[in-house]
Amino acid sequence: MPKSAYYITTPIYYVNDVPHIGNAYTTIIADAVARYHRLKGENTFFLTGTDENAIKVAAAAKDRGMEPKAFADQLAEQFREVWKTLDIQYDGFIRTTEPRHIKVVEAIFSRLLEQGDIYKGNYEGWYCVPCETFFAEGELECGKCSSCGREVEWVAEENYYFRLSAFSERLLAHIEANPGFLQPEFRKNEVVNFIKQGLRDVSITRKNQGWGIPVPGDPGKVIYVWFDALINYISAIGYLADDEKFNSLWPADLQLMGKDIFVRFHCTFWPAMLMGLGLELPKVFFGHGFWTLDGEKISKSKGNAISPAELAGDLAEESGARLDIALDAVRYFVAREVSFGLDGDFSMKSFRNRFNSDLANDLGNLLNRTLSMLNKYFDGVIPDPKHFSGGLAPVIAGASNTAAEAFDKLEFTKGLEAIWSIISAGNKFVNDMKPWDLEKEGKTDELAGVLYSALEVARAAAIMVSPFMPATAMEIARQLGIKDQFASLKWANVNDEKPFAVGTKTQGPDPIFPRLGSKKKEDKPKVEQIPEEVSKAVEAQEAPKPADELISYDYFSKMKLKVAEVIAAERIEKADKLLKLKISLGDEEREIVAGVAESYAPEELVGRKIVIIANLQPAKIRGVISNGMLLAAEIDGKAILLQPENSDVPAGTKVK
Ligand code: ME8
Repeated sequence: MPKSAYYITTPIYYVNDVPHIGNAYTTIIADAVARYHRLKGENTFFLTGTDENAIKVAAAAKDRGMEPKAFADQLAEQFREVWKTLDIQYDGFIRTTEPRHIKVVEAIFSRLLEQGDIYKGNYEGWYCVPCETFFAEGELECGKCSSCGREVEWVAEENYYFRLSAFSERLLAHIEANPGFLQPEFRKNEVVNFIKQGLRDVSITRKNQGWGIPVPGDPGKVIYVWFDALINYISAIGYLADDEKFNSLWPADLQLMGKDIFVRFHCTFWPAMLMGLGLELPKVFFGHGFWTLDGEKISKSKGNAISPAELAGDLAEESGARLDIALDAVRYFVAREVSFGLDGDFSMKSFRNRFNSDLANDLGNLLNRTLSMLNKYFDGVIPDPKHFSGGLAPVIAGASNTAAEAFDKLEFTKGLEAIWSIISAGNKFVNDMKPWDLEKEGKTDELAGVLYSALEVARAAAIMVSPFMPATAMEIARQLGIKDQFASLKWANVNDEKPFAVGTKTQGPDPIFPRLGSKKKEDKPKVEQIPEEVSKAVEAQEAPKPADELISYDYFSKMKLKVAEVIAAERIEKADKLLKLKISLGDEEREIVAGVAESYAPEELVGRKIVIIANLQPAKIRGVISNGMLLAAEIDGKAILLQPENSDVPAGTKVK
């Protein structure tokens, strides 16, 4: 059977700890994309799973006094449970300790060995256990792992190698010939540079310490966890076992992952392995950005991980929303808050704001007020809108096109904005048409038309947001009295003419998103903030203070100043003085808003090294979340950037 389904994957996560918001992010987005393709009527297969043969999994098991397999069984189950809680509808779940996977890994190893893409040699070099990555001497930073900054260990072993160096030219040619293969565009350059620097062959075995897949015919060694793990994308869909299934799905349409495992593993090693096997390459690799918490990387091993379920539990408790609705709010927030591809800093304040403004005030309000009026004026029964013209159908049609185009391009923020534009239009329409006056004036037909149109918007929005907020969409459908047909509706039904049967009995309204009260609950997770006096002083860039107001060295040392590189810059609409800058701090990217538009054109800034305050509390400025502030001198109102004297200083370098 030829390829006949949309196939999307997430990374398989290490089972060294329970899932956190980072793993949940990739999985939520993948789930939303899969649901969107199903909604368009496409056959879809969504794969996720767990990566279990890693040394760090065995180490985590040992720490808890457990056997690795029993520990992996327990954690894999917890991953499944969290995905169930988050309503992740995967079609396949693969564990790398499953026999169906191990068999394929062994077969691939043997085949590549036989054809000379794998050979035996001696390996000496550094290995970072937390990252499960080999490093050459020059790749370390100050003797530590250049990825996570932790201690590395020296490894000297006889090993098998994968002949990665032989694939450089083919990889570059494929990237060149297939625009869109590596996304987002700015990460593609990282891959090209990495390959052009010269690829070294990769050691793909380790000494067998009792955990991992033994090398066929050489059981003193186990297969390197990345060689094993990447194969999950094909072992899970029947490679070498079920040709029909495999051919109907491969090549994958979209492989999603974070930027940490994009360049080296997914865009270099994995495609080279596929080339060695004579298989087609996936259509798109997308490396999204990282969420940080107060500027710090969130990770299981750093112990500052936020649990999505706890976050939702707290929201549900405080607001009184249903738990599945609060979980939807988490799903919505991560998709909406940060452009997909860029980094984002998680803040409870923006999470709460989004809940109150987008969900309670906009979407919730539209449904509540319309259903209340329908109850009052038409006993909650959908009236005949026959005498009404001038509804919102054209606005809905325009937004559904924009949203679909955006979702097709993985621009979720833009797509959701388009959907929210009709929600706002619906609320405005009700305000402008004043149904309460129409009722007083006895204009019943017009009144019916206005309420019908407002309900049309709620219905269209429910269909379009359903990939991101499935429980919410279903609850809206229930209140609209269309729950039974809702599950079978497709994206095309957004534009149905006269979508409600006259006489349909609606339910409620039951407020779906009860507003979070003005009483601010203590923010969770607790984030160590820099003292307010310090941030205020910095923000105001005040003149030197009298001696008794001088700040202490301790105060100053709390400020994290860093060199950053400007990757992109653009003007902010209706703000003559402001530019939005995308900056790189080496291992993360951020957006900041800077008041330098009167001194610099956006294009003058791209590529420049600047100095920023990296741990300033995020602030929303003209709708943009600014995560940091650049330093500039000011003469007669003109900003002059502070820059390192030498532009080779790497982005991320601390300024003291
Ligand atoms: O790397 N922000 O597994 P892993 C956004 N087993 N996404 C994040 C994140 C954050 N702060 N933290 C983690 C592995 N992620 C390998 C993968 S695939 C063949 C093998 C997400 O458990 C993001 O998708 O360390 C990242 O790439 C992945 O979790 C790493 O998960």
